[in-house]
Amino acid sequence: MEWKPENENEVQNWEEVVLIYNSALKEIGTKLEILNDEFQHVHQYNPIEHIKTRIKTPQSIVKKLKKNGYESTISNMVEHVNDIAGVRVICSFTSDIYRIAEMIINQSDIKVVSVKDYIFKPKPSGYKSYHLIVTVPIFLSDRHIDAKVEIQIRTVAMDFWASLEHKIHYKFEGDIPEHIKNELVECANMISDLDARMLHLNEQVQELVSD
Ligand code: 0O2
Repeated sequence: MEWKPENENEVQNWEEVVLIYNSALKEIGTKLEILNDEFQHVHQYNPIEHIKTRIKTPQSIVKKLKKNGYESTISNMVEHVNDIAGVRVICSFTSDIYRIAEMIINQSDIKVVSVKDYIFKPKPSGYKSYHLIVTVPIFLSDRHIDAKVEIQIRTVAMDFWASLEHKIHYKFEGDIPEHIKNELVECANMISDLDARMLHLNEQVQELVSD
């Protein structure tokens, strides 16, 4: 599914959209890096393993708009697609996820649009992750714009599962055979057990070290 801008004006508008969302990714990326550095300074520990950012391709934006019954216009993209700018934050432990989410939510220039806790309530596929849609102000030469960013926060293990499941989903064009689906759910449960054990192990180590 391809999006073809109809005129020069639309091309310019799309370029402006990309400029704004790229700026939003920089803003959120910097905020996360500062929080991670501060955490290292105060607690001698980094809650964030790594951060990935991406701008959704025009093709997947158009696909999402079509799925939700909207025409492919720039204003529909900005209004109805919440994840044009996406940040994925990968942490070691489940407890870090909530800590990071809280630190982001509490920043005075951030507005929370929605929260989806797929850790508390995983998707039927087995998918687990914490999703936040926020707006961050972008200051341009003559105005400011509140740009939407989707922040997905998950553990390394949850990320391992999600990236394999995403590839499998793509290979079968969304029609995954039942036995593979069941195995994916089983693996997701194993990953939850592993995350819980790793967290418990880390807590035990912290207690021993602080004695
Ligand atoms: P991509 O290619 O990652 O960008 P909304 O975004 O709120 O308007 P939606 O799609 O219902 O509507 O939101 P949801 O369910 O919170 O999912 C948003 C994103 O989470 C998806 O984006 C995926 O990145 C991820 N996700 C959700 N469910 C699954 C799942 O079952 N498996 C995997 N691997 N990832 C999932 P996109 O746009 O679908 O794809």
